Amino acid sequence: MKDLLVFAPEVANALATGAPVVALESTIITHGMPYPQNLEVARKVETTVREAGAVPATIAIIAGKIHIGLDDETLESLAATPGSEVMKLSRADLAACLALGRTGATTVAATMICAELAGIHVFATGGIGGVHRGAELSFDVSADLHELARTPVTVVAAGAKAILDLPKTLEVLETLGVPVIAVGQDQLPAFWSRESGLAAPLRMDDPAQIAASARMRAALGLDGGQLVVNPIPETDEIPRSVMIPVVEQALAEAAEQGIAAKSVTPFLLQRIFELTDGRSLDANIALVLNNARLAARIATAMA
Ligand code: PSU
Repeated sequence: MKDLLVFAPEVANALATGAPVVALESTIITHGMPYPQNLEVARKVETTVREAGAVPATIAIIAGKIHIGLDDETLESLAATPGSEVMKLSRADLAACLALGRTGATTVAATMICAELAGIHVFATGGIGGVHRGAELSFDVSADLHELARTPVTVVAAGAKAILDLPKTLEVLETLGVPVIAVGQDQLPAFWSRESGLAAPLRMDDPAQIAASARMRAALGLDGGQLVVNPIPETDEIPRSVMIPVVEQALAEAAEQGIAAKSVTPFLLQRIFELTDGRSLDANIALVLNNARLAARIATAMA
């Protein structure tokens, strides 16, 4: 295991001294945003975590090793590589990527697994995967939900992406025993929009409460993590009424073109970017930075 994990010196030092660390994923870089904005955002998220008093650890698989914290050269080369040439890794293919010595980006599920191996308890992303619309026929349910049920990492997201079936996503999370904790409001946020029309199961406005709740789960011997849903700042949101028709159109096009499995989310994000003249990307960037700030405060409360 020691040979498999490659720690950036800053991260190794923070973990050794018990300083707060925030894990960051890499699929958002390779499959979630276009180049070069993806690189800019990846750097900005790291800076935001640092400014909020924690150490960032961007996680990716590089030539068969789990990198916990990337140097700038590696980050740049990953961001510049077309998504089609980088594996999008989840629980099912993480080991295969490592065994074959390949390079891959970690989704929420795979980042949680790697963070846990590294001893990192908090992770910031944009939006988690969830239950896709039409899942009653396609069975397309993101492995992120099952990972939240089994791996003890607190994940900070801006809700599940509004391209998903949000009521079904909440149902599955409840069935799996995953606490869904809204911050600052009673509603589940819907990624680009603050409102989803759905009540969040739990609300905690103080990072110390979120940290205490994670400790209590561990004390009870409960498996799994927590999902913290942090609404996008008001000034950056795209209202729900604007997003609904855009999402509908992107979904209809995906269905027409037979887009399936791992390609669905990247296809939809790209089409929504085009249909909103880039506004969805600005919102995505703002919500990721906002999540990074909150994750740093939670990590500090846990440290
Ligand atoms: N957050 C973003 N953009 C993204 C993702 C998260 O702002 O692209 C990625 C995460 O890596 C998440 C994945 O795990 O989307 C979900 O993909 P799928 O629906 O195929 O499980």
